Parts: sequence; structure tokens; C-alpha cells
Amino acid sequence: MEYHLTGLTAATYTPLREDGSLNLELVPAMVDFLERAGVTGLYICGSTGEGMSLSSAERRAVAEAYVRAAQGRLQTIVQVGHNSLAEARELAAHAQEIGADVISAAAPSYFKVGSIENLANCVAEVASGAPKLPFYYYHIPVLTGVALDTEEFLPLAAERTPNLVGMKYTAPTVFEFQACLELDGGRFDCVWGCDEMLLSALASGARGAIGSTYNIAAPLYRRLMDAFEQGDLDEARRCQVLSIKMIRAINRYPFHPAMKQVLKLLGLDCGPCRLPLPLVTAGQVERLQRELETLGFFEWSRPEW
Ligand code: MN9
Repeated sequence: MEYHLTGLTAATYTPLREDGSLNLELVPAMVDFLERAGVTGLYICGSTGEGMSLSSAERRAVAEAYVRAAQGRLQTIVQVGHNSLAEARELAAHAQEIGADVISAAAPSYFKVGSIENLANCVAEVASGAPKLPFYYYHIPVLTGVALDTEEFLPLAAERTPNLVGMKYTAPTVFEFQACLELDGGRFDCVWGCDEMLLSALASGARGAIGSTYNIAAPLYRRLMDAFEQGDLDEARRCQVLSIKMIRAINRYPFHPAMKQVLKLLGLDCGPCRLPLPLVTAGQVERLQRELETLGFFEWSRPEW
């Protein structure tokens, strides 16, 4: 099986109401907003969308809402990772049933996965739930604690998982990412997951990226990618520096709760995050808004920029 995720995929937020319940009525507006901003795909129920904090029934409902709203316009990738592999497999089957384009799963993380053989077996079990869909392993060691060598893992896993086509790589080790892109004449579609290092990844051969800040600043990153393609490295670097400053500003607060507040400032009120993520205060939001204003964020986050 072959598949490519090119361009910018937004790791979507899960809209919640103040009481913590799902607010799926907002999803069509989110999808319209992201499409206008230049995003080409949606990564649903990942870290950004708090997939691991939702019940399986909620995860199904979120996936259905996004897939329905995006169908025919944006590629949809449903993250189905779960500490129960049986549950993950069922979520994968559900994603296939509702017409998602791709599935992806992070490693189980309560019991630590200690070997690439073990990880390959986990992936085989999950991916077999949606045998017709391309599967991307979600490498995010900072959250799962699974930091196994992906260059060794991918070829082994592909022997047991016919629909394994690639990986979402969220770690700053660009050399390992590049080595994975080069494996076997480029047979694995490796997609970059650290927004603040997109330019380094492009220089190493990345063609696609999945990340949280593509929700709020896709026009900036589009410009970065276009400049890179045209060989205008000064402009590409200028865009990346703006992204680094933006992420640094947001990172002074609890990151994803603050990101949701930035989306609210852009007109999409997707509510707070769920526990165990904390709340941000009104004072923090005001400060963040001023910091983002100083950076020109409210100019370069607009689709017409
Ligand atoms: O995987 C995101 N990682 C986490 C994607 O949420 C841990 C990234 O998109 C980061 O949020 C982004 C900002 O640090 O690079």
C-alpha cells in the first residue's frame, strides 16, 4: 500500500463546552476555517485533540463529525491509539466504516513498550482493525515514553502490517527522521510533527507536516513552504522565526489550553481542555493576546496574508 500526506495537516482540537461536554456543532465551522487557511488534512483525536482523555464513544463521535464535515475537501486521519489494543482496534474499524482516509496510532504507554518486536506486534494488532486504510505509526516519545529507534522499527513493522505506510514523527531528532525517509528508496511516508522545526524537516526531505499550530497560523507555514520550494531560504527562515516566537509565547502558559484560547480570539470558541490539562485564566489570555499582537500574529494568521 502506498500513500502520501503532503502539505499541512492540522492536528485538530476537540471542541468542548464550558462543562466539558463535546460541542460538535462547531466542527463544520472549524473545518471551513482550516480549509480557507490552506490546511490540506485533519489529524483527529491525537494529542492536540485530547484523544486519550475522551471515552471511546466520544472519540467515535468526534471522528464522525470531522470526517463528515471534511469529506471530499480535506484528508482525514483518525488517531486510534489506546492502552487497550482491543479498544484501539475497534476504533480503527470504526474509522474505516465511517469513511476516514487514514488511521494512525500512538504506542500504548502505561506499560512501557520495551522492544521494536513488541511495538511491531502492537501496531499489527491495531492496524488490522482497518485493513483497507493506510496506517501511520505516531512516534511521540515525550508523551508515550516509547523512544525506540524508528529506523529499525519501520522495516520490521512493515513485514507484519501490510497497511503500514509511514509515520508521524514528533521528536526533534531530525537525523533519525531523515534516515527513515531514506529507508528502502523512500518507501515510508514520514510526516513531520514539530512545527517549530518545519524548515529543518523540509531541508531533510519532508513533504508533509502534522501539527497543532497549523490550526492558528497555516498561512504563515504555507508561506514558509512556498518560499522553501522557490529556494528563498531567507523568507523561509523569517517565517520559521515568527513561528518559533509564537510557540514560545504560547508555551509560557499551559500549551493546549492556551491554543484553544487563541482559536477563540480568531473566532472559534472550542472551549477549555479537559483534566488532567489545566485551565488558563482570563488574565493569562489577555497577556498572551498582547504578546501575539506584538509579533504581528493577528496579521499573518489571516488567510489573505
Ligand atoms: O504532535 C504537537 N505536539 C504535541 C504535534 O502536542 C506534544 C506539535 O504540533 C506541537 O504542539 C508544536 C508546538 O510545540 O510543535
